[in-house]
Amino acid sequence: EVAPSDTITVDQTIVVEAGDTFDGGGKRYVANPDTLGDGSQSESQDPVFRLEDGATLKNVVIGDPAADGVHTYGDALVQNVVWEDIGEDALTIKDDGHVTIRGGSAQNGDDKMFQVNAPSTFEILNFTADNAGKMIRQNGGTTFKTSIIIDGSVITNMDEAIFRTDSSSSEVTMTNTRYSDVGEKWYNVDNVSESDN
Ligand code: DGU
Ligand code: CA
Ligand code: CA
Ligand code: CA
Repeated sequence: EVAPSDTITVDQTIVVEAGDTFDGGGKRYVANPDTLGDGSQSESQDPVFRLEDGATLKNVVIGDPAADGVHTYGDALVQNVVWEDIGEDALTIKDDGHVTIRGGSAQNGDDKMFQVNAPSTFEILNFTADNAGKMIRQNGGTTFKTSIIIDGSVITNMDEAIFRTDSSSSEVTMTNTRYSDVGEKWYNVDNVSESDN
């Protein structure tokens, strides 16, 4: 648990510059609803964190409201980040890159947990995902390729799917993962590889 005194209200998106690391030391970061967003399904919200190419975000608790979560622009490492109550979504890949989420958890999304808006490799390792519409959504109507890798994770209570895409070139590999109540599991995904789940 994070002590109330260790909660920081973010008035303006925290930008982690290219190649830099932001270590939150386990503190909780919440969005100022008047400036970033209230964590509803409104699409006009700003992220709490913006990660430039090669940035690392670690040891952060993102509390309620979480606004538009985390946006990545290029390669990124997101390590030991906990979303206590997902806002519009938890993390969005905004520009091409290799994005790795290692450890941490996210829960309680009204629709999407992770949103993929650019060609990418998206690795999710040792992560706990609970209660959302879908865990991963490639932006509707897009046909670029994204490669999803899920390993060593626990996924529960997705209404629709673990991954949904409209792209016939996108692919998912899932290994060593426990899951239950994940809807269709793979929604319109043509390329699926699974083992030891
Ligand atoms: O289609 O582009 O949900 O990045 C409408 C929009 C929508 C995005 C996405 C996101 O897909 O806003 O949050
Ligand atoms: Ca959205
Ligand atoms: Ca929520
Ligand atoms: Ca969003």
